[in-house]
Amino acid sequence: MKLIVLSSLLTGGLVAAQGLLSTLVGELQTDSPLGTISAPTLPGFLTNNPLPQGFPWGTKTANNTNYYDPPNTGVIRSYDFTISRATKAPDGYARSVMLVNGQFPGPTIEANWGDTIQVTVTNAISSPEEGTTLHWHGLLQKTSQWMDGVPGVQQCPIPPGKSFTYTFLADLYGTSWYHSHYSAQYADGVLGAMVIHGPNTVPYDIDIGPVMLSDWYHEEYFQLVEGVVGTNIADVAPTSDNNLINGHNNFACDPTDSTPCVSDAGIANFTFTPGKVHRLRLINAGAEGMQKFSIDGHNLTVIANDFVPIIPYDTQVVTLGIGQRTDVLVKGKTGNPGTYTMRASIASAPCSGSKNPDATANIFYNTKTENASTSTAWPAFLDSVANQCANDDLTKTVPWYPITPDLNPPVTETIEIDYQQNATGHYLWTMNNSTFRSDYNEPILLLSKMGNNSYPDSPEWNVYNFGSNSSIRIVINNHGALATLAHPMHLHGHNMFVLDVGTGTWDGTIVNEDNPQRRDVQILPANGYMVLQLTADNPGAWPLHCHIAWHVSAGLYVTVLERPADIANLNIPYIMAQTCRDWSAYTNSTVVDQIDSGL
Ligand SMILES: *[C@@H]1O[C@H](CO)[C@@H](O)[C@H](O)[C@H]1NC(C)=O
Ligand SMILES: *[C@@H]1O[C@H](CO)[C@@H](O)[C@H](O)[C@H]1NC(C)=O
Ligand SMILES: *[C@@H]1O[C@H](CO)[C@@H](O)[C@H](O)[C@H]1NC(C)=O
Ligand SMILES: *[C@@H]1O[C@H](CO)[C@@H](O)[C@H](O)[C@H]1NC(C)=O
Ligand SMILES: *[C@@H]1O[C@H](CO)[C@@H](O)[C@H](O)[C@H]1NC(C)=O
Ligand SMILES: *[C@@H]1O[C@H](CO)[C@@H](O)[C@H](O)[C@H]1NC(C)=O
Ligand SMILES: *[C@@H]1O[C@H](CO)[C@@H](O)[C@H](O)[C@H]1NC(C)=O
Ligand SMILES: *[C@@H]1O[C@H](CO)[C@@H](O)[C@H](O)[C@H]1NC(C)=O
Ligand SMILES: *[C@@H]1O[C@H](CO)[C@@H](O)[C@H](O)[C@H]1NC(C)=O
Ligand SMILES: *[C@@H]1O[C@H](CO)[C@@H](O)[C@H](O)[C@H]1NC(C)=O
Ligand SMILES: [Cu+2]
Repeated sequence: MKLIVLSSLLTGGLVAAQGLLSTLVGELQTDSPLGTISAPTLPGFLTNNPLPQGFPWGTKTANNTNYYDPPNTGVIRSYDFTISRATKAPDGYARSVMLVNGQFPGPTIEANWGDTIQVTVTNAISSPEEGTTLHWHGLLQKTSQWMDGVPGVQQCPIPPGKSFTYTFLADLYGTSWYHSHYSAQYADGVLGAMVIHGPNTVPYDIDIGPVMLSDWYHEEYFQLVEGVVGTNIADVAPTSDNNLINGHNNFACDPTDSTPCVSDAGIANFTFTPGKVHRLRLINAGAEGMQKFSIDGHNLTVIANDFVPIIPYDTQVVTLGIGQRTDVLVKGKTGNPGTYTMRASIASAPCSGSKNPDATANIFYNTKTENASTSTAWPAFLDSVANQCANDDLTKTVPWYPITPDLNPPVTETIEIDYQQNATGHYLWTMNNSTFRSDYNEPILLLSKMGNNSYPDSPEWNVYNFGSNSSIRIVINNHGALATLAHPMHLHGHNMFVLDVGTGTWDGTIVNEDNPQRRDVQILPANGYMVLQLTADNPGAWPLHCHIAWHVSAGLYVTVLERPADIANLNIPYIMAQTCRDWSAYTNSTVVDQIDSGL
């Protein structure tokens, strides 16, 4: 009932008394425990299924196991997700969102390494309808290459009113997230954290769980993306309205704006225990903004980047491009230390843009009688926000479990990023002079399975067929128009080796060539280059793209087609073809308004 009142407020522009407004917007708070003091801490691993003695993953340790060789526990972790529209006000400003089970952030997926995660997704998006898919960021999908969740690449979208069940192995362990890969839908809220418990490297006492950082817009993604791929240069780079920690932050309402809004929605809260070591799982789940994370008065020990544990190092600020995760350990102060401020700020222009870049949260040591925080930011944090638009140096981020790439790979491809207008004046990103546009009805993987790896009429599919090459090196250059922007480049299906990044042109240097950094997103710096390499151990159609939602919408994307001869032998379940028939039936009677690349 109150929702109806509110939407009539939104559409009718009625002015409500402030008291009524506060009540309404209070009820529009996000339904998620994350960021509240009742958020559960996480266990070392899940025990609520019958499992052998000891660890669920047996005798595998972070030291002795190449974790590309996952266990198989046989335990299934099932989730039912319904995606639908709602009106919510995470930061006090009411807007139309799209959520998983009504929560923002969505429910956290939790599993042990080697468990099977099974998620039944129901598309209840209506008024207007949209297709949808979910992507399980960073998982390799080596036994289920069709379950990666990218529409037009591995599957057809789930049509409105239909369900689809994703089933895949938790094949890596650590911290990640899931999100819609259908256009920029996740910027409206279709996302959540994913925690996979596995062997530890260094010990800690308390797992605080996900700390999701995300820029936030008061306009819907659809309108934003229309501007992004439009013909008016003023609209191609939306500026976020706010920055959130676990879906919370305050916002200073504009009294001249009639949208329901309260200025004291509340910041996120966390509780530390004096003297204990806490694990925080940082996730940049935003659309555009590069995040800088810090806790006043506390050092951070970095123990993993994306799904890759690293040799720990200490810092006072962590940088996360969109899609990146960093696990940090934080030692609690002793005694009765009072309240401290956690900070996430969006890196300053030209790196990113936000009207309200600074999110804060409380770190309480004593939840009952706490005084407000009076702590101040580390100078290193402020300096990094203002001046550093890149990940930490590759010399610092050394994988715990060493792997040496093929130093003479059989193929090296160079891809140039550029920004140009197409024949109708729309601003688009290109990779080697071709923008990307997917066809939801013809997923690359399913065509390949049928033996079709060439699309003469579809130059904008940007498929790079690497045949049976055993290792693939790709140099990406950011030397074109708008090279002042950095791009968080994400590769699906692999933890890529990051051989080098820098400004200018690559000179052949490989950083830590015996054991280079591996991860699944790396920030390609402004006016620079990035050199990645993958070992072709996972036949499939794998997206390689900028994870900034607006950039992939505008075509900054290619598909790495890996070992098509082996794709032909994959045992792809009939449900994939059935979903395409369902989508085809839907699109035969409904015109899908694909305003962007589709991803
Ligand atoms: C793993 O290796 C580290 C560093 O060499 C060592 O400190 C630790 O004790 C080892 N852990 C196990 C379980 O063997
Ligand atoms: C965090 O704690 C403050 C102070 O108690 C409170 O005002 C605020 O509503 C809390 N935030 C959340 C998200 O619970
Ligand atoms: C943080 O680390 C620095 C450098 O290792 C050290 O000098 C400082 O005492 C540490 N500060 C705190 C609060 O732990
Ligand atoms: C809170 O502030 C009061 C008044 O300044 C002080 O007496 C008390 O010790 C403070 N509590 C904590 C936990 O710091
Ligand atoms: C230019 O790009 C826009 C946005 O993707 C698209 O709608 C339009 O059809 C493209 N024009 C041409 C000539 O391809
Ligand atoms: C992309 O462009 C670069 C630089 O012009 C060239 O070396 C490379 O071969 C091109 N790649 C493809 C697949 O066309
Ligand atoms: C880039 O593509 C456009 C349109 O396809 C073409 O006209 C132009 O010649 C290409 N430029 C280069 C450098 O290949
Ligand atoms: C492969 O699929 C594309 C896209 O549907 C189509 O244009 C092309 O004709 C197909 N090629 C073959 C050999 O069937
Ligand atoms: C390796 O990749 C290159 C570039 O895509 C391709 O031309 C070549 O045929 C591939 N080699 C093999 C053995 O498949
Ligand atoms: C959709 O329309 C196409 C072309 O008319 C037709 O070939 C196809 O069978 C239809 N698909 C479904 C599922 O109705
Ligand atoms: Cu980008």
